[in-house]
Amino acid sequence: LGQKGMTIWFTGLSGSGKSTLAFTLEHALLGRGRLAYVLDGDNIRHGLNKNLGFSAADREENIRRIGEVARLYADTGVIAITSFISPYRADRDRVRQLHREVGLPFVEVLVDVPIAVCESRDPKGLYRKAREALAAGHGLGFTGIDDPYEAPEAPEIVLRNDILTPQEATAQVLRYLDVDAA
Ligand code: GGZ
Repeated sequence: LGQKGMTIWFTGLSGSGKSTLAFTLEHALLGRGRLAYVLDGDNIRHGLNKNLGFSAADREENIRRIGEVARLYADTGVIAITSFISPYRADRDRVRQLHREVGLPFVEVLVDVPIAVCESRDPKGLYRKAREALAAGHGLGFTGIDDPYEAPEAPEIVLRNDILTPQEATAQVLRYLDVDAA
């Protein structure tokens, strides 16, 4: 692994557990002496991207900016870890290309959880709201309900996060990175 910066890009549905995994991974990397930093809704959508919503154009711009920021982090030697739905394949592929251009690794991690499981977890009640709005005839454009999610075709890593514990899922990423997963 050395001290090379890179971007580890989690993608998946709301409620799939991306953020928990991102922070578990950050903790594990910091514990192994690597500088790692999570970009997520709390530090990006509330700041840099607070003028963006959830239309297709805004999601695209959200991911474009996050991709640029992640590349800057990676360029300094940090392991940037991003936790966004990032529903569009083309947007993620552009971020991949951005990293390829400067020779920085881009590790796409699909957090693969059936939507029925995400919906049954529904920690913030967002799926229920999305279903209610849809039934009332004014859909919210919620990912997986009435807005698309395009799963990656060739992600570096797939995590069946409904079956794995966060520790097991994190160990799978660390093994990929060739870091001591113990
Ligand atoms: C999907 C939405 C929406 C809509 C608000 N669709 O579970 P959460 O709450 O914490 O995660 C979701 C988060 C998604 O923001 P991202 O920046 O990751 O999305 S994207 O990559 O598509 O730009 C959810 C909440 O914001 N949320 N409205 N319509 N998720």
